[in-house]
Amino acid sequence: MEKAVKTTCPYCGVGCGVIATVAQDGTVSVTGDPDHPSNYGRLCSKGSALAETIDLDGRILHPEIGGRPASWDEALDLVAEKFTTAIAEHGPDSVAFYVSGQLLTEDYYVANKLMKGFVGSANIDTNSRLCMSSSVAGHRRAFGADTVSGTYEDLDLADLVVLTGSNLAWCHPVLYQRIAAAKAKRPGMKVVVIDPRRTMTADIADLHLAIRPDTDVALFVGLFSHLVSNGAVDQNYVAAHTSGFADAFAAAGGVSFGEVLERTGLPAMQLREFYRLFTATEKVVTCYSQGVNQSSSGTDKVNAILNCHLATGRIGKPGMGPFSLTGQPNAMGGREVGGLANMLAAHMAIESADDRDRVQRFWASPSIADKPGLKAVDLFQAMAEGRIKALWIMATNPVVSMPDAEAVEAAIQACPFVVVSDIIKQTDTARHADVVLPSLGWGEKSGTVTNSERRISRQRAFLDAPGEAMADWRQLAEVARRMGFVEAFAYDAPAEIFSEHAALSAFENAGSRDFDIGAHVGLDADAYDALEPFQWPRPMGQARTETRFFADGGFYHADGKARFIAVEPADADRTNADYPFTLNTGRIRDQWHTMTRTGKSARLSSHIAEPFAELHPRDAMEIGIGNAGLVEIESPRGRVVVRALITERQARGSIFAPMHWNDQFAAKARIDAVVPAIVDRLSGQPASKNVAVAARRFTVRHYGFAVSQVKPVDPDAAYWALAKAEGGWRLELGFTDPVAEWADWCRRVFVIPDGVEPLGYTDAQTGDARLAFFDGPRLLAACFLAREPVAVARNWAIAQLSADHANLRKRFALVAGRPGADKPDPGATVCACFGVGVNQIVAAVRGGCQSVEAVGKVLNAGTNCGSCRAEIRGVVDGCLAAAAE
Ligand SMILES: Nc1nc2c(c(=O)[nH]1)N[C@H]1C(S)=C(S)[C@@H](COP(=O)(O)OP(=O)(O)OC[C@H]3O[C@@H](n4cnc5c(=O)[nH]c(N)nc54)[C@H](O)[C@@H]3O)O[C@H]1N2
Ligand SMILES: Nc1nc2c(c(=O)[nH]1)N[C@H]1C(S)=C(S)[C@@H](COP(=O)(O)OP(=O)(O)OC[C@H]3O[C@@H](n4cnc5c(=O)[nH]c(N)nc54)[C@H](O)[C@@H]3O)O[C@H]1N2
Ligand code: SF4
Ligand SMILES: [Mo]
Repeated sequence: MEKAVKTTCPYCGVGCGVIATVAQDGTVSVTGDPDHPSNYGRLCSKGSALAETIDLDGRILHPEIGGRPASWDEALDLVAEKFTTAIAEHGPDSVAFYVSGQLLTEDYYVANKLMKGFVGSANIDTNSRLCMSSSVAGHRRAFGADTVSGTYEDLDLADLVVLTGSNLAWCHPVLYQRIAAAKAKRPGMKVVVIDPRRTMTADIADLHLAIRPDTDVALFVGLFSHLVSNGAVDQNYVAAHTSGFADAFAAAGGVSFGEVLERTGLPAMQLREFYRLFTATEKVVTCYSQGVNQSSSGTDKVNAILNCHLATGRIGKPGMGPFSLTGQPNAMGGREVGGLANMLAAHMAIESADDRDRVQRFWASPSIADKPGLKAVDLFQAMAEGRIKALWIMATNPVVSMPDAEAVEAAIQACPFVVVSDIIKQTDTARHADVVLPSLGWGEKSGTVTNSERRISRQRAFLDAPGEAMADWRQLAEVARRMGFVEAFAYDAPAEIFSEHAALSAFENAGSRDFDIGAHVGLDADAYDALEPFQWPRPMGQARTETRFFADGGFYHADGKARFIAVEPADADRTNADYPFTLNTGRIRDQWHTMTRTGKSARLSSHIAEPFAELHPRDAMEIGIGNAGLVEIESPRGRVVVRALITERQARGSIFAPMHWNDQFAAKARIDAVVPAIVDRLSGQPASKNVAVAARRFTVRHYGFAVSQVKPVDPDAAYWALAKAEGGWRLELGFTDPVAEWADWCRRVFVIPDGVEPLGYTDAQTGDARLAFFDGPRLLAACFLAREPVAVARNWAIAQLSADHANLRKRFALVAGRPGADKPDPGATVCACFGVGVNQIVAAVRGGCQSVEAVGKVLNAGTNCGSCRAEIRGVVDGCLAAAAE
């Protein structure tokens, strides 16, 4: 029988509800849940492709010790023993957990409880340090608690949406669509995008402010001054509910309009227009994400924004407020359980003796951490110095995602005992673990997550546990029991943990803390199973309450008031003669972080299949790089080699590179190897968006492109990038050393069976080579090599893996690298949902389509998740402009 289960997407913080349907034959399909209030049925390309990422390929299914299979008992005993011994010999601060905003709340709660209450150390930090910690620090400074005041509905109701440091179109696509739809309905609604790059998000912007990197504080401090001078201050609100206005204004007053222009590099007209819009519009929402948080001035950027909303009283009312967009599916849940090294639990403060006493009594724990633990960057530095004897990494891949990644890798290697809980066997981090524990993945695990608007939703299992995989919370509880904490970790199901978490949130709360979900204390397994998405707060005995905070004050500082913070712009330019470019790093539409899941989908990998760096055309020209050439990017910490993508979307002097690629998918593209560990002084969040680098042309003897049925084995080339493709794999190549015999190289890398002879040629003069291997009518592998970047149509070549090659002429066409007239090359994929390529869109425009909608009618492109609509518009506009010339 077919089974349909309502659950939540495991990717971004939008927290879309999905329905997973398991057909009788086991086939899974995933659609948007029309009833879920976060997305009302919509999904982006990643959510739509979920079913393609849940196969067991590459999964770790049994515990391993030192690379050999082990039983759960043996592995868990060993982990408990190593942690216990380290604590006994070196004290509680000699052990650490490094966890993740992708854990479920129940996993996270148990990890935090074990470390802070039972080990007695606060050495538990999370990848949220790299993600949300500046927002947390800014919220706590201003509000006295880490409170996101608004809701998604505010995005529908606002008359002005400011998106700063957010590439919403690619990173929170369903919210982007929501804003785009609101704007289409009410054309008076304005959108301002603040980003040094012209991203796809800027496509819906009335105003795009391409500020210089890290000059946000100047921009918002200038805005604060402007609001004051233009009578936009809500005097009643400021007097009744805030403190510190005078100091903040004094600090802001020192920054003139001219100074803002100079620092940000904006044209005066644009800056004036932004200030005018913000001043004149009551209903303003300011959304911010990593362009704000991931900065050495991240916390100040957050408070500079909050100051403007507090001064105007535009907070917590419909259509108004600051809005920190969370990245990971459970970034918020992690904050609720206190997963950061400087938090306690249930939004209580580790610095407060009362809070510590309260939590300890609630847990009936033998100890309680009495000081903040090591923040991620400090943690790995302490490890490098030998101060951490045992480490447990769960649901994160720090060898890829931490700044100074090579030093982090060395620190992990140097740590005497490292446990990694993951779902994938081969990751850049897991390869250095002493013990690898197989976790349950999405679809197999159950629990809750909290999205950006404080909405708690269930993730429900719809697949059986594969192999011996075990839920993360259960792994933790098993180890805790083996460490002697039997009663406190006697959980048998996630509902019990959730109920305890709810009880702690309500414990001696009485309105003193924002996070309170006491209404769910004592819920049983059935109630947990049926739990509908709800927003916190939801205190005991109360029906659904107001879902916004602070419209009438009620802040969480002791005096109930919010604080203005006096912030001042800091110098932002890190470049120098040796490292003259500013490297900015971030995300692309169709990959999720270190690609362990999205990298499995051919569809998602077809949008952008290689690591790249975006360069301004003039910069590219000056360093002698043409389009599709290779570029080497270097800082004092490390280097990468990636494809050059030349575009005017990029400002001069700046380079953008994605964070996703790693040693599993490319030769040398781990961008965090280049990023130094510079952090925000208050939050400890790394500055991943402003790195001084050198960029130069990377010269190769031969470029190559190949498609293969089997996963290529160790290409051993200076540049390679591997991606899943329909029917097999695709491989981009660059060789610096001569290869004696291309055919032999192909045989080894594509695992060609003995006796299969290549079809093709090698031109001794040019060094070009084209080789194809067939098994009957099936293409096993084809490889194209040239002195220049290989011009073969990629999607066409990939299609040959699934084509019938009984016909000899077809085989020769393949070797020639030319599509036949019967099968035109669709071009690079634009719409991942329907697999529509750029050439098809161009053809549709030539055929009379004049708009994105018209293209959608003909090709379906852009009609599902819509996250490619901006790109389609670019192609349409480009064609129409070319036709008009
Ligand atoms: N497709 C996809 N979506 C994701 C993720 C993913 O891996 N893939 N990850 C999720 C996670 S965990 C997160 S945290 C979010 C991140 O979501 P976003 O923060 O939207 O994504 P980023 O690409 O990291 O950075 C956003 C933008 O900040 C800009 N920026 C850089 N420097 C500055 C600056 O000084 N000032 C300003 N104003 N802007 C600047 C960058 O150019 C970039 O366009 O995405 C979530 N969604
Ligand atoms: N240069 C640069 N660096 C960055 C950023 C940037 O913008 N620029 N962004 C930062 C940000 S915001 C973030 S959030 C981080 C993200 O960086 P990471 O957290 O390191 O990236 P992920 O690939 O999401 O890692 C999740 C890991 O958990 C595994 N996993 C998946 N499901 C489960 C499960 O249920 N249980 C367990 N135990 N494991 C599971 C996955 O296979 C994967 O190995 O990167 C940060 N690093
Ligand atoms: S916007 Fe996309 S990635 Fe984010 S939760 Fe929704 S479907 Fe998942
Ligand atoms: Mo993140």
